[in-house]
Amino acid sequence: MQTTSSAPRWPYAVSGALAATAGTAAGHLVAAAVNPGASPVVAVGATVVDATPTPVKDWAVSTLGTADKPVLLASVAVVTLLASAGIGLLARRHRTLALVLLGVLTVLAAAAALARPTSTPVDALPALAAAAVGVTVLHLLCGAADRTGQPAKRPAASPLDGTAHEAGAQPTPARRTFLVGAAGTAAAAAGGLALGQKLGANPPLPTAADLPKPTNTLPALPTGLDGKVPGISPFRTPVGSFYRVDTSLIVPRVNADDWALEIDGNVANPFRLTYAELLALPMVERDITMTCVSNEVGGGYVSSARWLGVRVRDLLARAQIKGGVDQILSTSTTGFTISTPVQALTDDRDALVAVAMDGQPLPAQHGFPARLVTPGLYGFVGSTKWLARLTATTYAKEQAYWTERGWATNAPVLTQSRIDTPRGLDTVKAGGAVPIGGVAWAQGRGIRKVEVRVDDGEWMTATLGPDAGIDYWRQWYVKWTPSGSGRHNLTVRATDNDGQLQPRAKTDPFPKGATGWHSVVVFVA
Ligand SMILES: Nc1nc2c(c(=O)[nH]1)N[C@H]1C(S)=C(S)[C@@H](COP(=O)(O)O)O[C@H]1N2
Ligand SMILES: [Mo]
Repeated sequence: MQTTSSAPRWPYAVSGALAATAGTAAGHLVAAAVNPGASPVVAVGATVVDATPTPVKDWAVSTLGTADKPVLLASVAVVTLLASAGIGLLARRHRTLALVLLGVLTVLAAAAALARPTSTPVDALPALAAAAVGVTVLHLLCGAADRTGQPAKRPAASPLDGTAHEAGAQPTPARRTFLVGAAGTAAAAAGGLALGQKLGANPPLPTAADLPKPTNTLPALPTGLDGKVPGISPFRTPVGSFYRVDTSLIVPRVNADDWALEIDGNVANPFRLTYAELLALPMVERDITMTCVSNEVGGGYVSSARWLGVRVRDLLARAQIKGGVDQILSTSTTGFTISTPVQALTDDRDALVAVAMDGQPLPAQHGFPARLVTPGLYGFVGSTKWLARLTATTYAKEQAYWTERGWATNAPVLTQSRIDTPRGLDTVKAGGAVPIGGVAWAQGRGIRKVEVRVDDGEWMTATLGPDAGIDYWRQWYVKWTPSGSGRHNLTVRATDNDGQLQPRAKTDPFPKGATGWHSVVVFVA
C-alpha cells in the first residue's frame, strides 16, 4: 500500500520503536507465565552469547566483568530499537512490507527461543505474542501517523478574526491523536514489562533452618589475617562478594519443588532425587576455594566458602557406573553442560553435590538448588550450577559446552598467588613498615611457601595465615620497610606442598589456566 508522503517522518520511526517495545513487553509478560528464559530479548541475547567466538567472550569477561550481561542485554535492546525505528520509516511508503518484516524478525526471536537447549514448544509463545502485538501496534500507529500529514479541518475563520494561524505551528488534532496513541502504547508497554518482571519473580527459597546437619564435624574456620593485614582478602569470602561466572543472561530461578536430580547414562541403577530426598542423604561440610580458568594472574575470579553437600562418589556408587565410563557429563536446568573426569568425582577429594554455602542454601546466582563443587579443578570442568543431571558417559561420545569451544577437558587448578595490598599504583610512606599481603592457592596440593621480592632484591619468605586444608587458599603477608622514595615493583610467587614453584612464564587462561607471577607497582613518598 502506497501512503501519503506529506506526513512527517518522525512519527513513523516512533511507531516502529514503540511497536517493538510493546511487542517485547507482551513477550516478557507471556514469558513470565511460561518460562522467563524464553523472553524474546533474553532468548536472542543467549543465542548471541553462545554464538560469540571464544576470544571475544574472553575480552568481554575481562573488560566488562560481571557487567558483561547487562551490557549485552542493553546492546540487544538498542539494536532492536534502531532496527524497528528503521522498519517504522519503511512503513511510511511500504506499509505491507514493513509489517511483514517486523513479523519475520519477531518470528526469528521465536526460533531463537526454540533453539535453546532445554526449550519446549511453549517457549515460542512469548515471541509469537510479541509478533502479534508488534504488528498490530505498528499498523495502528502508522495509521495515526498517516493522518498527521493530512491538512487539518479547521472551522472557517470568522471575518473578525484578524490573525491567521500558520498551519502546523500548533499541534493539529491528528498529531494530537498520534501523540496520545504513542504515549498510551509506551505506558502500556512499561506496565507490561513491570508486570512481567513481577510475575516472573523468585519462587520461595528454603532457609538455613531447612538444611540438614553435616555428618562430619568441621571445626570453626580459624580466624584469618583479616584484622591484622588491612586490605587482605578475607579468609572466607562473604557470599555477596563471591565471584560469579556463567553463561546465563538471567539468573535461573529454580523452584525446588519442581526440581529433581537425575543420575543416568551408562549405569546399572539410574535414579532420581527430589530436593527433599537429596537433603535427606548424608551430607558433609568442606572448605573449598573455587577458581575460574579465565582468571588472569592477579585477577578476582577466585573465592572461598564452606560448602555443604552430598559426596558425588556416594551417588555414583549407588548408580553403579559400568565399565568404559571416563567422564561424568553434568547438565544444568538451562541445558548448559560440563564434563568432569570420572576419577575426580570418585576419588577421596570429596567432590560434592552442594546445597549450601556458608550455612545458607545456595543463592540463586551460585546454583540453587544444587551445584557440583569439585575441589582442585577449575569451575568450568567441575562446578555445574543449577545442576539437573549427572550422566555417566565418555569423552568420545559427549562434548560439554566449553569442550566444543576448544577448552581443556581436564583442568586442575594451577598454583597461583596474588598481592591484595598494597594495590597497584598505591603510594606508601617511606620509613614505616608496610604490610604486603594477599592470598595463594594450589587446590588439591596446598601451599607450602609464599615469597615476595621488591624490585630485584632478595626473596622474603612470607608468614602464612591459618591452614584450612589443601583445597583452601592461604593468606600471607610480609612487612616491608621501604627505603628511599620512588617507584618499586613488588612480586609474589608460591610453592605448593609437592615442592613445585609456580611457573614464572606468563601464559593465557586459554585453554587450561594462566600461569605467571603477580607483580604490582607502588610509589614510595
Ligand atoms: N550452569 C552453569 N554452571 C556453571 C557455569 C555456567 O556457565 N553455567 N560456569 C562455570 C564456571 S566457568 C565457573 S568458574 C563456576 C563459577 O561459579 P560461581 O559463579 O558460583 O563462582 O561455575 C561453573 N558452573
Ligand atoms: Mo570459569
